[in-house]
Amino acid sequence: MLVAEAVGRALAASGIDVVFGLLGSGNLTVTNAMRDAGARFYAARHEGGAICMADGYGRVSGRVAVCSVHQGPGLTNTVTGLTEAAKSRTPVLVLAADTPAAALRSNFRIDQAALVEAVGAVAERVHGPDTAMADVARAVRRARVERRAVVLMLPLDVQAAECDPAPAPGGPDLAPAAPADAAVEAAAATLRAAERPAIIAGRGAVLAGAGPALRRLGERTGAVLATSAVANGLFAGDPYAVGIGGGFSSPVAARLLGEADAVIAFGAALNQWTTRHGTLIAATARVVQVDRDEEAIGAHRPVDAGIVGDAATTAEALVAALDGHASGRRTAALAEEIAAGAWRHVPYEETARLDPRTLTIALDEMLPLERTVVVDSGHFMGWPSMYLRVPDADGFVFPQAFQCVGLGLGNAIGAAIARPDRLTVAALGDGGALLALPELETLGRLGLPVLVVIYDDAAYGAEVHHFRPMGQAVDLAQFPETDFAGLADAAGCRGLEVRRIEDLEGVREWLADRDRPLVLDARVDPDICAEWLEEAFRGH
Ligand SMILES: Cc1ncc(C[n+]2csc(CCOP(=O)(O)OP(=O)(O)O)c2C)c(N)n1
Ligand SMILES: [Mg+2]
Repeated sequence: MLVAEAVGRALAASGIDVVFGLLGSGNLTVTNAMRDAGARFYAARHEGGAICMADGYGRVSGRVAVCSVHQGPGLTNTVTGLTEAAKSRTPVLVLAADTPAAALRSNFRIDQAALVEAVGAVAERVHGPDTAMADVARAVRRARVERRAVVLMLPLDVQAAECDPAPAPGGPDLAPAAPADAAVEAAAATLRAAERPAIIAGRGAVLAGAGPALRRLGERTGAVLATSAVANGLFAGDPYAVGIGGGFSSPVAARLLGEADAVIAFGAALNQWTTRHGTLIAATARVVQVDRDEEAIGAHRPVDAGIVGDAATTAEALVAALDGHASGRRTAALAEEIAAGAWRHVPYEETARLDPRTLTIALDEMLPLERTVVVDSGHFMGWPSMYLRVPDADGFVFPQAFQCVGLGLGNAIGAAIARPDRLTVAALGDGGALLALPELETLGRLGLPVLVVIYDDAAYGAEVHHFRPMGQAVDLAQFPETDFAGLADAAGCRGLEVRRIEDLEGVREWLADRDRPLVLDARVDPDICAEWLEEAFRGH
């Protein structure tokens, strides 16, 4: 069998049943082989969209997500989305055709391995017919077990050779890393002594499935629960959960976290975003950080103690170590204070134009709670993060590790394919929507029942709000109005312009049949500036 066919079959046999991509001569045979072996192929219109779809699919499904591209430009077009996936540790496998080693003068020739390694992805290669099956198994395993973005180079001459197609073994499952007893005991002592502890959970806690154990640890210690932005939803429904820690924290949440005398982080980097440049956590608080990676501990801010271990295993060990401990911190009054302090109850002054907060609150009430909220980057991004509830952490996709505008739409398409049982809501800015415009055609062609909400201020609002107060000209970051509803209709979606809250009646009608994607062009007041942004600008 040809190596190209054998590779496709082996990938499908390893359990991969969804492939995103854009076909060229270099990846057609391998992609066909995957399709013939039962995998579903979703064609993007730009490789930048395909990699984002794989990223979103991987984040929501927890499975290895595959993206298949042509050599040279097919791969260079993935690089921005690939960087996001690599930084976010999404288990993505890119199948990249490659020029033969001897094709020195091929137009397509670049150093593909150096390119992807430069952005933090892992370069793997099908080296030859004899190693092809082992090469595939290694690439899949590295993506799955190490949670890395892996690019598997498929040189054309090797693809065209004959090989034995017997798949290589995938390797054993690994048990989560258990923490050292002494480290658990020290952290338990800190929590026992604390009067107002706080637990901050990050994506590591989500991936470890630590939510239930952390809720139990919260009960035992009396801790308030918070998440980093990427882990939003992990503590949904818990009366002592204050939401996201950081710039998106409500005033009550910020106060409660600031009052904490002990903070224990699980799989959270404790970066500038989660800690408001360190100001959210009191200087006197004892900080304990739990992470499975040694290098994560203390990387962003000093900590008093570190525990190397899986978030769920460590949380369970702490619950056991604190057996018999009781705390009087969790009173009914505290729960009431947290509930009353949620963003949606924080008053704001409306202007005559469409207020993004009013818009988002109205959508939150109208849309089913079984939803996946996907947020692109920009000034608008706080509104969906603060005002749209999500049912759990899988219901929130926040591809911001590269702080890149334009990755949201592709991520939303991948998320919608991963969880067809949930309504996917893609929250984009007008700038991000236009960066991803080719994938509007993909959305329309696939007919996915996605709700796209474009917070349309006809500007790169983040730049306007950043520089206008400094007296700088911002006209280069402002645009004439874009007819997104017209673009949506032309791409096979349904477009709806929203200038007043009453226009959302069209969303209610759409919810009843969801026959195709709905794109809201929400013409929000461009002069409303989010408070969190001022704080965020200090990070530049
Ligand atoms: C690929 C990329 N280009 C440029 C930037 C700089 N940038 C950050 S926010 C932003 C504005 C995005 O505009 P839009 O999507 O309309 O969101 P808004 O800020 O207006 O809410 C830009 C250009 C970036 N982060 N990523
Ligand atoms: Mg904008």
